[in-house]
Amino acid sequence: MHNRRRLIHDNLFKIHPSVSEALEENKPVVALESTIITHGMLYPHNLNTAREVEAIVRAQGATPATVGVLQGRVHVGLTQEELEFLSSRIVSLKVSRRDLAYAVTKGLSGGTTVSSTMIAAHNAGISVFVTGGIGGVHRDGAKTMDISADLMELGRTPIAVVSAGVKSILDIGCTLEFLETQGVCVATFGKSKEFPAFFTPRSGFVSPYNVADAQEAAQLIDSASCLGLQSGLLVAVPIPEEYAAHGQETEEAIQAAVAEASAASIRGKDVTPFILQRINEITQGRSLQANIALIKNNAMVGSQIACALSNLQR
Ligand code: PSU
Ligand code: MN
Repeated sequence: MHNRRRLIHDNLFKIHPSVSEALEENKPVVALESTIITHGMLYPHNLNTAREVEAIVRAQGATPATVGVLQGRVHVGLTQEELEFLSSRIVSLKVSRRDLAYAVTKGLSGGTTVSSTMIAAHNAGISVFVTGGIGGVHRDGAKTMDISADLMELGRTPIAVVSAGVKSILDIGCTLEFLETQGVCVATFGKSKEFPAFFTPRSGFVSPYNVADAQEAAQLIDSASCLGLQSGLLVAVPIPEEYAAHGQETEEAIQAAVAEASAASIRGKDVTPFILQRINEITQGRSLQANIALIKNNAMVGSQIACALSNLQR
């Protein structure tokens, strides 16, 4: 890269020392997104969950790298103060791929979605990224063209994304078709033949592939890397059974929230946060508990995958 370009690049991306040191020593690192902090949960649940998730990653022997945009700089790995700042309601920008350049130009702060977190994490050299759920093709997506940029990002950025599948606020069948078109390898973690639907392990859609455990997931990621595919992978981790109990209740709340969003003419990037907030209100917080539980579980699984991968690539 040209010198001036390099200087600007290094100034725009800020890699936390704990993250760069771990990467230099080929130690496992797990990237985490921050739209869930800025737009997915209310204070203080967002801050507490973010801290707990980072602690789980550390307990598994990996280094957490929460990604976020602060005053126009893309941070990979946050200090406690930076995490608190993002959790406070001062920050309101939801930063996807298309918003990155604008946020940087204007010196803004915001939470990164799956797409922009993938970009930043891959840029830093991280191979594994944990989130709750990814975006997808919305119901009626063929008509509204509301298709999350997360899906194109999975097709173009080589990083493994660990999620609990996609919520049934989306058209799960169309989302899986779109991922196939984008050339994304999708594998469900464990034995279930079904692709998971976030709040429930059952979506009614067959998962293209399975990985039995963290070791097998790591081998899959390593193969994609050796092939030089340059596309992402999606590892779908079913929510633990004990938290899936309220599945029917949540499903009804989803139906109601989707109808409300449509009636209130909610559009674009506001659709997902609106629906998530309404589901939580309708279920009186029970969907939030399930949400927190599955993110923690994803963090544990994702960290184990990152550890297995770092052993494999040593
Ligand atoms: N799905 C969830 N919870 C979330 C998101 C999606 O169940 O918090 C967030 C993620 O950050 C995801 C983004 O990348 O919303 C997708 O937004 P959109 O649908 O506007 O692309
Ligand atoms: Mn959208």
